[in-house]
Amino acid sequence: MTSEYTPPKVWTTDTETGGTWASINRPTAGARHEQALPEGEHPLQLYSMGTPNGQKVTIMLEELLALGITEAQYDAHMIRIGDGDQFSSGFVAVNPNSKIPALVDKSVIPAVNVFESGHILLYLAEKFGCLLPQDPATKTVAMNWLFWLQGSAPYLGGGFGHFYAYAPEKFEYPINRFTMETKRQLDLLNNHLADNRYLAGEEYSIADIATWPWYGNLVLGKLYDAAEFLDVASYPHLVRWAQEISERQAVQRGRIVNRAWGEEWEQVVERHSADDIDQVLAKQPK
Ligand SMILES: N[C@@H](CCC(=O)N[C@@H](CS)C(=O)NCC(=O)O)C(=O)O
Repeated sequence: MTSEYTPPKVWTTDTETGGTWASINRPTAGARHEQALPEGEHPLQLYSMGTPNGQKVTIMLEELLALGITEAQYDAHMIRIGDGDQFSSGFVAVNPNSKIPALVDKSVIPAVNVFESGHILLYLAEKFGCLLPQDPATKTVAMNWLFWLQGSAPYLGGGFGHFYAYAPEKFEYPINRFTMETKRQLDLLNNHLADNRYLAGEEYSIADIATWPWYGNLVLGKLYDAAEFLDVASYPHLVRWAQEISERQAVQRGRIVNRAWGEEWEQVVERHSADDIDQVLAKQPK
């Protein structure tokens, strides 16, 4: 295989890369404009968008509320990453990495900033003492899969999803490379879920909440429109797990928060009360 591209001695940013996210990419970190974040009344302020990484946290918060934990009431503010909202001075002060989701816990003084979706799940699980197994051995299994997800999903999102769905052209080499890895991951999950109801065994946990928005949505045909391409029917245990979790009310509620695309009944652009979700879900055709 030959390549027509010869990298220069020193890479510079003047080349137009193209693709869906090209306009927001720059090789520098830090705030790009001055703007404070909005603040609601609840103890937890979430700054996010309903991508799989964003869904992790809204599903977690809805699970906590479903367990009757009223201290988990939250305001979910929309951060439009395509418009560069993640580069405002306010957002960068909460998450210097400029990526959604980011959480501010105002129930403690001084308020605590939490970023990295996996860490937000762990922070909430520890704060409220749920959705993370108590038994040390089972907790370790949950943490194994949580960390696995945080390390693996970028191959699915930034690798497979980028080149299959977002890149300006269909390039065979990266699609083959990341499809190979994605299918290996799907096989891994399928094998594990053949013998386990949930990722940590019998107990639904933050490992499932982190993994479902990526691999669950993928095998249910709700991510990158790639279910047929990846032949998801060959991962029946993973599909069983994905379907079972998708039936949870908290998942159906959390997955539509900070979402401004899709069907009308899937778009809760901002969430400030349970009613914001109820009203949108009521539009769902029966
Ligand atoms: N490791 C981070 C990844 C977060 C992430 O990649 N967020 C994406 C959306 S899913 C984002 O904010 N992208 C905006 C950008 O790259 O400028 C986490 O798990 O929180």
